[in-house]
Amino acid sequence: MSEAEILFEVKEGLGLITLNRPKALNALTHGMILEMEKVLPGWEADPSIKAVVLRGAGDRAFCAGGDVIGLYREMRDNPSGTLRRDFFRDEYIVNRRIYRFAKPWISLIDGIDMGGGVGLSVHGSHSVASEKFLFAMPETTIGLFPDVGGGYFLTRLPGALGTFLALTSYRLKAADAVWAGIVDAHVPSARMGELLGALGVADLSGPDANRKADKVIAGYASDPGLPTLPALMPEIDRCFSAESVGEIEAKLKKQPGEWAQKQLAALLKLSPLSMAITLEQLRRCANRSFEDTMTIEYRMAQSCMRPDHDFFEGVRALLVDKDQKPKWTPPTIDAVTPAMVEAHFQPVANDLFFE
Ligand code: QUE
Repeated sequence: MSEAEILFEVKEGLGLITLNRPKALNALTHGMILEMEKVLPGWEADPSIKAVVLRGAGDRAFCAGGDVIGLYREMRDNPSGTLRRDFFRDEYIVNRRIYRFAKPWISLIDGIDMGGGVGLSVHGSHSVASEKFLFAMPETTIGLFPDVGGGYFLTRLPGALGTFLALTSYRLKAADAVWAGIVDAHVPSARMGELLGALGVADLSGPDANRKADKVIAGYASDPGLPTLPALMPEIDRCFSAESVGEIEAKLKKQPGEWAQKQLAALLKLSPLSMAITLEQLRRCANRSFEDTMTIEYRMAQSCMRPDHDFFEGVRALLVDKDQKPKWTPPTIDAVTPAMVEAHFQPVANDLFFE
C-alpha cells in the first residue's frame, strides 16, 4: 500500500488538508490538485466547516512547487499526452478557488514555500510562516515564469519588489515575507500545533470570520526579527523599474556595491526568454482581475510546454540530470525578439476562462 499524496480530515469544524509527499518536498502532482478540487466545493458549502487549514507533511517543506518532473517525463516520453494541458488548468482553477474562498483559508507554512506552493498559500485569507519558512518564485531558474497567480500578487507588492522577486528567483525568510505582506505573521515552528488546536476551538463563524482568525493567530505570533528588504528597496526600485530586461541588467551593472553585482550575476544564469516573458507578464497583469491573470498565465504555460522550450531544458539541467548547466535558447537577452515574447500571449485551443 502506498500512502496517499494528500490527506483530508474534518475535525473540530476545520477542514484540514495535509500535502503528503515529504520526500518530494510536497511538490504538487496533478492527482493532488484534482483531489483538492473534488473536496473543496463541498467544504465551502458545508455549514459545519468553519475554515480550511493547509499544511505540509514532514519537517522540511510546506510545498516546493508543481511536480515539474512529471511534466518533463511526459514531454520526453509521450508527445500526445494531456498532462501538460490539464495540469496547469486544474492547478489554476484551485488557485482561483482559494482566492475566492468564502471561508478563512489558513496556511501553516513550516518550511519551504515556492512556486506552486505559494499559489496555495498567498491567495488565501491567512498564512503564517515559521523560522523554517523559505519563499521564492524560482521559475525563471527552470525556464518557466512565476505562474499560479504570480501576475496577481507580485504586481501588488511595494515598488519594484515583485519584478525583482519574479526575475531573480530571490529567496525570502519570514521577516521579509511579513514585511512585504506575502505572509501575515510569524509563528514559531514549535507553536504551529498549538495554533491548529486553538483554531479548532475558536469561533470562526459569521461575516467577521477573517477578523476572528486574525485574533487567534495573533495569540501565537512573535517577532520574526528585522527584515532586510527596507534597506534594499531603494536599489531594487532603481534597478528593477525598467522597460526591458536588458535595461535592468544595464542599471545593475552601473549600480555601485556588491549586492547589485550579485543580482546581476544571478540574472545572467537564468533563462533569457523566461525573464523576457516574465517582465511582459507583470506588465500585462498589473491591475487585472485574478481571473484575467489566470487566463494570461494559462496561455503562457501552454507556450512553455514544447520540447524545444527552455522549460524542458531547465527541468533537465536543474532537477533531472542535475548538471546545473542549462543551454538556454536563445542564449542571451539581446537575442530574444518581440515575436518570441508575443507568441506566449496568444489564445490557445483550450483557453482557460472563468465566468
Ligand atoms: C524552480 C521550480 C521548481 C523547482 C526548482 C526550481 C519547482 C519544483 C521543484 C521541486 C523540488 C523538489 C522536488 C520536486 C520538485 O523544484 O516548481 O519534485 O522533490 O516543484 O529551480 O519552479
